[in-house]
Amino acid sequence: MSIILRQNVRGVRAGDGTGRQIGASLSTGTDPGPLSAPYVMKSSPHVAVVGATGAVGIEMIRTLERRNFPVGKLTLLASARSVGKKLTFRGTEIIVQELTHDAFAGIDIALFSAGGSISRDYAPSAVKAGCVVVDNSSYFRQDPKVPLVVPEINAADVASHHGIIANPNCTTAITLMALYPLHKAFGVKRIFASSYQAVSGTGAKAIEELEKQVGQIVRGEPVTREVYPHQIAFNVLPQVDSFLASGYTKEEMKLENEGRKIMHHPGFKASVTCVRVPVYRSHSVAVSAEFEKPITVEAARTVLLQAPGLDVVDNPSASEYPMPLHTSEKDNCAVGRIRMDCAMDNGLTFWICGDQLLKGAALNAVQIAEELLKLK
Ligand code: NAP
Ligand code: 2RA
Repeated sequence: MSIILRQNVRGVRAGDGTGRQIGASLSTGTDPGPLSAPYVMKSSPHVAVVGATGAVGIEMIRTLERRNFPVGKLTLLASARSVGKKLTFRGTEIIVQELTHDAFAGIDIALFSAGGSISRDYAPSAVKAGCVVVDNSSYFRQDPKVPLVVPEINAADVASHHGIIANPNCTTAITLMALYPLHKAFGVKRIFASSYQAVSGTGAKAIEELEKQVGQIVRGEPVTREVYPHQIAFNVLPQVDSFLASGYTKEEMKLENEGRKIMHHPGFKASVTCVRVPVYRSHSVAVSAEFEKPITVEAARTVLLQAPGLDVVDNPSASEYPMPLHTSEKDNCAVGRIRMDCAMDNGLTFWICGDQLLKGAALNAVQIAEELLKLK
C-alpha cells in the first residue's frame, strides 16, 4: 500500500514518524538534507499546475492527460487575471484559481511554470505545505540542493531532492537528448552551437505577436511590437534573454552550466549563439561537438539510434532531416545532418529539433513527476 509522507502547515512531515522538517532551507536557510527513505508518493497524487493558463501550463495539463498520469485531483493556479477561467482535463472543466501562499494545502505535486520570480516567491510555500515542486523556471537550477533532471539522462538524481526538482532550459534539454548518448560513448569535451528558437519559447504573448505582425505585414500596415526588441515576423533576432558582461546572453550560458550539472560533467564547455526565429513551435540547434575518443558517423549513428526519446532522421539525399514543423507536438526530439566536423579532430556536427513546450518543458516535467512516483 502506498503512503504519502506529508508536511503539515507548520512544516513537520507527518506520517513518517520522524517529525523531520523538509523545505525549511528554502525559506530559512536550514538544510534538512535529502528526504529520507522511505519517501513514497501517493499513487494518485493531487497535482497543481502553477501558470496553468500559459503556453507551458496548457501543455502540462494536456501531457498529464495524454500520458495517463494518475492524477487524483487537479488544481489549476494562475494570476488574479485568470481567476474563473475554465480549462478542460479528462473531459471535465476545471476553474482556474488564484495563486496564493495558502493554495498548496493538500497538494502533493506542484508543476510550476509561471516565471522565476513566482517560483522564488511561492515554491518555498508549496514545499512547506508538503508538496514536491517540479519547477520550470531557471530560478533553482543551479542550487546545489536542487536536482536538475532530464529523466533519460539523470533520472536517479530525482531521489536526492529536498522538495524542489528543476526542469532544465529548453534548448539545453533538447541538445542533450543527442549530446549525452554521444558523450557516454565518446566523451564530449566542448561544443559550438547555434540555436533557432521558436517564439512560443517566450510564452503566449509572443505567439500572438508573431501572428499579429504577419497579418500587419500582409495587409501593408505598420508593424507594432510589445514582446521583442525588434520585429520578429520575417526576421531573426540574435538575442534570447538578456546580455551578460561577457557578451553572451543568459540563455547561451545555460547550455554549459546546466549541461555540466545534468551530465555530471564539470569540464564540459559550450560556446553558444541563441537566435529567435519566426517559427511558432519547436527549437532547433546546430551543434559541432569535439570528443575525447575518435568518432565516426557510423558509430555515432549506432549510438543515436539507441537513444531514448530521440529519432534519427538523416537522409540528406532525399532532403530528409529534422525540422521544427515535424517535431512540433511530438514527444521525441529528432537528430539529423550527422557528419564529421571538418574543423576539429574527433569532431561531429549534427542538427537537432525538439518541441520546447514538450521535451523542453511540460513533457520533461511530467516525466520527472513519473519518476517521483517510482521512489521507494
Ligand atoms: P506564459 O505563456 O507567459 O505563461 C505564464 C503563466 O504564468 C500564465 O499562466 C500566467 O497567468 C502565470 N503568471 C504570470 N504572473 C503570475 C502571477 N503573478 N501569479 C500567478 N501566475 C502568474 O509563459 P510560458 O512560456 O508558459 O513560461 C512559463 C515558465 O516556463 C517560465 O519560467 C519560462 O521560462 C519557463 N519555460 C518556458 C518554456 C517555453 O517553451 N515557453 C520552456 C521551458 C521553460 P495569467 O494567464 O493569469 O497571466
Ligand atoms: C526561450 N528558453 O525559448 C526559453 C524558453 N523558456 O526563450
